Amino acid sequence: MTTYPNVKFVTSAAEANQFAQDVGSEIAFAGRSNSGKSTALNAITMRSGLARVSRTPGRTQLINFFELAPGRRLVDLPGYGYAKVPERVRLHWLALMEHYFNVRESLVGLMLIVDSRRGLSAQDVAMLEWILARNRQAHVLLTKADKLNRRDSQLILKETMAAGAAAAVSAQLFSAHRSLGLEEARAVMDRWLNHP
Ligand SMILES: Nc1nc2c(ncn2[C@@H]2O[C@H](COP(=O)(O)OP(=O)(O)OP(=O)(O)O)[C@@H](O)[C@H]2O)c(=O)[nH]1
Ligand SMILES: [Mg+2]
Repeated sequence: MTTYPNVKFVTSAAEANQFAQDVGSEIAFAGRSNSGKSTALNAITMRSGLARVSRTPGRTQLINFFELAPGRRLVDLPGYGYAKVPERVRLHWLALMEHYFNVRESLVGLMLIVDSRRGLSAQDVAMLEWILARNRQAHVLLTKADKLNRRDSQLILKETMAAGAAAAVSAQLFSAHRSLGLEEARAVMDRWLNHP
């Protein structure tokens, strides 16, 4: 089993000049606001308090960098799609994300965090197109799978895999609350980090 005994918080960035040093390999966690990004990151690294979890959507407004090992990072990106965010904040988010994806040489892949009850949104698809256009890998975590019955979770998994197949985007079911899919997610991340 893969574990990350030395995982630690590196830095938070509100602006591009605050990003962690762009060396080694880095995986970004992105998705709609409240989709379970921070929870997934905590579950995968087995560190409950690492990334901040909140019931209030749009809580993570900063780009948070974590180090698994020297030169191996995870990045918790602020969520998108939360209607109540003021326009000024939304535009800042957009500019910061665009900049992040454009400049980040160490970025090897995107873990796209999608609430399994909602499935891929137009913004999720745009995010996938963005990352694939930059020749990076992508994997979809269908989170909160504990909220669906077996039939519905298999259905959404099948749909998501079909949507991603042409672009070689993989997908899986995930539940931090039930510890479902942790090893599968770690295996994907290890593959990306060790063979960028
Ligand atoms: N049932 C269930 N709830 C979950 C799961 N993962 C996350 N949640 C809940 O979903 C809510 C949002 O989780 P976060 O991890 O803060 O989501 P986020 O995507 O980081 O949110 P923002 O940073 O605000 O964009 C919290 O109330 C979590 O407890 C899960 O596996 N199962
Ligand atoms: Mg968060």
